[in-house]
Amino acid sequence: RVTGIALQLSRCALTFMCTLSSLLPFLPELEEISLSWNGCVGGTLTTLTAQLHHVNLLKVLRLNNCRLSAEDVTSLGEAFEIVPQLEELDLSWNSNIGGKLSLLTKKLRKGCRIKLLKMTDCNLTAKDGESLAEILNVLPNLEVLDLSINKHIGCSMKVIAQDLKNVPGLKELNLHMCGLKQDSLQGLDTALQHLPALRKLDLSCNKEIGGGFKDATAHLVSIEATLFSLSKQKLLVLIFSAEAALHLPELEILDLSWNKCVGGNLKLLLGALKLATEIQVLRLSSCNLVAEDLALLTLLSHDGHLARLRKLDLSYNNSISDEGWMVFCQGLAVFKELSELDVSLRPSSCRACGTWFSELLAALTKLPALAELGMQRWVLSESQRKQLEGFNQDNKRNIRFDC
Ligand SMILES: *[C@@H]1O[C@H](CO)[C@@H](O)[C@H](O)[C@H]1NC(C)=O
Ligand SMILES: CC(=O)N[C@H]1CO[C@H](CO)[C@@H](O)[C@@H]1O
Repeated sequence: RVTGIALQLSRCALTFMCTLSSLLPFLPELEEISLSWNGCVGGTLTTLTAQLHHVNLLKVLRLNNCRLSAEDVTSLGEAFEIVPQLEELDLSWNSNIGGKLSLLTKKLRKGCRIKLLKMTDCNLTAKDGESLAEILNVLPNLEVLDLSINKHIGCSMKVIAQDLKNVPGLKELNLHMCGLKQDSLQGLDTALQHLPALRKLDLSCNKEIGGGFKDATAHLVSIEATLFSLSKQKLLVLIFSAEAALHLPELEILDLSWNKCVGGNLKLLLGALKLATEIQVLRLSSCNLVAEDLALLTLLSHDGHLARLRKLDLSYNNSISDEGWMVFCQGLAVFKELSELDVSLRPSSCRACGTWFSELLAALTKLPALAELGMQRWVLSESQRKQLEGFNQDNKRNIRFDC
């Protein structure tokens, strides 16, 4: 019983595609075809799609980086009716799809069961974005939509956002590096209230949207995100400003790394961090944090918040003073469940480790779950190095020190 095929083709793609296609009549239970990373598939897909009616139980079709041509895309569109069970379609890294998505989408009919649609780095245009928006209403089961690394699609995000209400089961939306602008975000902001199932929203590397959410913070109240990565953006901390009566009870991972504006402003997140009782991973790498921000974290934990925190990433924050580290290390033992801590300095820098080092080691003895400590580019004195080397043995621990 064959249910899946994954092939790495040689250069004689056409011969292989013909052979593969001629096999399909004998594989009626086939559920998965994966031809990814075979550039030579491009231009020959029709040989395959012509035989797809033999495998109408097909659920997964992966065609990443296959140099699909316009003709291939058209034939794929026509195949949708033939494989009505299709749930997963991955077309990532086919830059020729850009500008031609309508060839695919215009064939989609109501009742399509697609749950996962990935089109990373397909050179999609604003027009493609509109084509996509038009078909969202025939994809009621959609759970994952990945449009990352399509820098020109941002212009159509407003239109896409309007139609996102047709996919209420959406769990993951990846808009990493999509050239989003402030105005496109406003539409998205409204859409979020129609997406109660959304768990993961990636808006990273969209430099121009800084602050774009600030007018509509209230709508974000309905998101229960487990991963909300908002890296490299300005002022998005405003999303979490307390006035918004924020409600993020299921938030497990909060990644605000590379948001310089967080530094000195962590207090704006206070309300969110208090409400996010499930938070387990907090990443604040390269945020220009200052002593006051660290003190706030310890204070929160001391008051019974952040009780489930397992990973805390404070790396690349050279801006924190020795006094700041001292206060942090003195209070560190309150993070009872912490298993990973990173206080590394940024690459190409180095700094002598202050007297807070002894406080750090003292805190480690009170953190039974701690397994990894990142301390890159801190320069230890001879005696500090000895203490560190002996720590595991002296305390019957097995912490991995990354120095
Ligand atoms: C992307 O599409 C534009 C036209 O919209 C075209 O000029 C460009 O060459 C394409 N890039 C790639 C990598 O195919
Ligand atoms: C990425 C990074 O290291 N950011 C800042 C950390 O702190 C130093 C010292 O204040 C700043 O110069 C960096 O820009």
